[in-house]
Amino acid sequence: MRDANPQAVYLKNYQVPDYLIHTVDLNFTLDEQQTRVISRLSLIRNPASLSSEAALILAGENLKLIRIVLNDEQELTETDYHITPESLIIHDVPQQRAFTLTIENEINPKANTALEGLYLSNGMLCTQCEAEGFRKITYFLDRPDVMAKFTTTLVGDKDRYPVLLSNGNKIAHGDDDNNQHWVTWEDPFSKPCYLFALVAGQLDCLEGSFTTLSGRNVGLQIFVEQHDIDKCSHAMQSLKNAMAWDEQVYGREYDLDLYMIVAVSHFNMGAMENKGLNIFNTKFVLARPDTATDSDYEHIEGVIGHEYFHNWTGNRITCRDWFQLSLKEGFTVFRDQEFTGDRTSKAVNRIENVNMLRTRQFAEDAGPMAHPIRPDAYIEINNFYTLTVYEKGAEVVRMIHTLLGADGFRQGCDLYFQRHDGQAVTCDDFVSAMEAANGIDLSQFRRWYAQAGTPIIHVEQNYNAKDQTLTLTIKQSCPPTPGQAVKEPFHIPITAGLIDNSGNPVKCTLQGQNGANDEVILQLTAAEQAFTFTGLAEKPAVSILRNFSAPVKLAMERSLDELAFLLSYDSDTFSRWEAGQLLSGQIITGLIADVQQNRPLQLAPIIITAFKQVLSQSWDDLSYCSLLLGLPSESYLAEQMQVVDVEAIHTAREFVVCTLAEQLQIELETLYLDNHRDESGQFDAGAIGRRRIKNVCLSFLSRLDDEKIQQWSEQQFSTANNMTDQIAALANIVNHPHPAKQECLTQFYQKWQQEALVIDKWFAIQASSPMPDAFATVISLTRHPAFNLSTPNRVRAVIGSFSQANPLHFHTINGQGYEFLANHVIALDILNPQVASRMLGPLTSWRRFDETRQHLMKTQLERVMNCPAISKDVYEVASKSLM
Ligand code: B3K
Ligand code: ZN
Repeated sequence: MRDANPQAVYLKNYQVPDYLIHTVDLNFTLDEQQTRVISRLSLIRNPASLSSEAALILAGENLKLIRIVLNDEQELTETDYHITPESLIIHDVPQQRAFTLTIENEINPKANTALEGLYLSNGMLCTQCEAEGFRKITYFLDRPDVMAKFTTTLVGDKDRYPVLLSNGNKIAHGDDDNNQHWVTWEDPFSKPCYLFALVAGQLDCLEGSFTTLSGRNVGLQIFVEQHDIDKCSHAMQSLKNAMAWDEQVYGREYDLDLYMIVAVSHFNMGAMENKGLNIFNTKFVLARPDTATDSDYEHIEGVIGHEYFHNWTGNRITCRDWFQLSLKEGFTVFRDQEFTGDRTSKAVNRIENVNMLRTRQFAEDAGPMAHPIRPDAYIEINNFYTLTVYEKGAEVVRMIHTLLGADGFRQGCDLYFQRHDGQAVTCDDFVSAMEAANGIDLSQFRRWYAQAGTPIIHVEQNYNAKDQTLTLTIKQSCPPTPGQAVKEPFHIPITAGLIDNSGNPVKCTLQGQNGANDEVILQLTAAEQAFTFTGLAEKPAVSILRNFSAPVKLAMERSLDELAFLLSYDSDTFSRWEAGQLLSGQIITGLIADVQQNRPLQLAPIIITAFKQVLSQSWDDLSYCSLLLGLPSESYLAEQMQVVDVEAIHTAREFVVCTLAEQLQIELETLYLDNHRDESGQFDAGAIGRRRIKNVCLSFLSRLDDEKIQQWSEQQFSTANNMTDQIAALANIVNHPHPAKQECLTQFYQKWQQEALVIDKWFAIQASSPMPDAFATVISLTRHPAFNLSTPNRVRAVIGSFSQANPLHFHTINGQGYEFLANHVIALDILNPQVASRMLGPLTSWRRFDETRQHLMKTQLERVMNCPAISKDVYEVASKSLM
């Protein structure tokens, strides 16, 4: 629980550590409630330290100290040290030479509901140390720039803890009396303590192996609870794919003889890259065709890749301090995005990532918690594992990739690895390596690391028939964000191409430059800049911000006809999809105004024609085609409005979906039937695409009050042998009036009650339903015997889905949704501050709504903030959003 006034930590106050730790010998005697930890540290005063004769301050929280011994001989007495709720201060330690400190303490994993440090999940003991969880295990210099070699011995009961794991290689093991056994692990690589891990429990293991580029054999092991062993093969294959990809694309090999992954049911986020011993949320490991959807399969491969890629970008080279988090996260997300793009469809993957960025990260950038990808202050670092640090961070790395080209980027990476292997470094070091390897100056580009907010780009086009030129005048600006009123211009790469009247690409030649290419990268560096294309006998259509070459908002006047043309002809898969989004976005925006002014609604025929055209083409990539048929989401539309009107957005968007379903019923039915086959267990792009398009069609058709379609859904629900089809059918049954709704829900629950991840889907679907009884349903879900606040996945499935994926009911004008969320945040905060703080998110955007809602949301935020025992996690988010 928090101090009276939680203090912020500032980047500008960074100082090198006063002491360094060379080696750590850990010994754990494991017990659910009384785990004994003995830690022997070999320390030295840091020659680079700025302060003279500093006391040794070790971080530690919730620890029961038993004893401290200096240099293996002198037991310290209470006059030698001082304990605060957050630290152990030893006044007098040798300043001129190396010394050892042996600290013995006790911890209670069972009482650890925050799931940070050593905790219990279904009887298994496991750890989560990033960012600052190691201090809940033992007293330590818990900061990433203190890197040490760890040796870890685990002692435990043979029956309760037959499997004993830690980082590195197993170097010894043996039996003790009283049915105890022990294992010693040694990690040959120096690492910060946030990468430490231990796992102990009754686990089954799937074994595999991988031969590296240089011919070394690496053992691969995936550990899960016994009943899950039949759901690990996809994770194993994903790991092998990731290892091969990092060798091919980055020339990076794995460095230990063993790579272990453990799946646990209670986990605050997705997964954790502990050296040689990744710990994963079961959600990103377990998959069987009948329990996991196609997108689950894809996410598993993506997250396995992400954690694996951290071995180089995060572990071998780590962060100097937590302000540099994007150094490892932004870069690693970029790497996992490219991996997934190569493994699936580049076009689809890019669009999905941009969609997420624009709906969620842009909202963060426009809200009270906005921060640069390298923040300059925080109260609780766990609050900064954000979409900004991760996803926008990845976009910043992607822009460097765009500016340097694939080869230049690879050279920059090689230099970065060569310069900094084994070090804890800064974002600036990364950019410097890119500059040095390519002989370019990225000083202006560095503003992306320091300035928050989403830049807005205004583009005006001017065709001059006499000169046969087209001039694009581009202006950039960036709205103020907390603590940053004025922004300097960014260095923005804008990829552009031109298309002639018959839809063919036109060669681009920029005035004053040689050469003609299918596309160019416009380097926008000033607040306003003009770019002139020459040699254009006719006015071309402009395709701009191709592949979403920068994380910006683009404002450019374009007619519906122009957008429809780009939707048909743009050769860039992103821009083509984007043209469709802009087209339907403009139409829905018009309809929102009609709803607000009680005007009758009418759908512009151009969108029907455009959809018809998409439906009538033959597509190689049916997943891409499915995206072309997707309308902007309600949250994306909300992002575009001055004052968010959830009801008008829902009504207008539903009107468009329903009208399209009515007008295109025949085409949608044909496409559904053509692609409805039993291909369970097949996960090639073809089968995935067919399932995807079929379910998009069914979702449109479910809007029609049509018995035949209801039967299709019900039949698909009961005959599907794969989760993609089954859950898509169930969603349609739950989200629209359907006579068999209760029956299907009951059937599904009974069938899957032993599979927690499937039951999460059952909860999530109901919590996000737009049907009128949704709120009452959510209340009853929170009283369901399978609901509990101590399992983060379940909390996210119910509370998260309702507050983040059900805008219509969350924002009901009587405020019941807000009160519901606040109640749960307050209750959850006592158990798990990290998850509580994340759940609070939806209330923080109160300024975006009408006055009534603003008041209701604010009241709940104030209620949360004024709870006397509130954690600093929740306090930081609540207080900043009320400022
Ligand atoms: N590095 C971890 C995140 C740790 C979050 C701590 N609150 C997972 C990842 O990004 O790979
Ligand atoms: Zn990561």
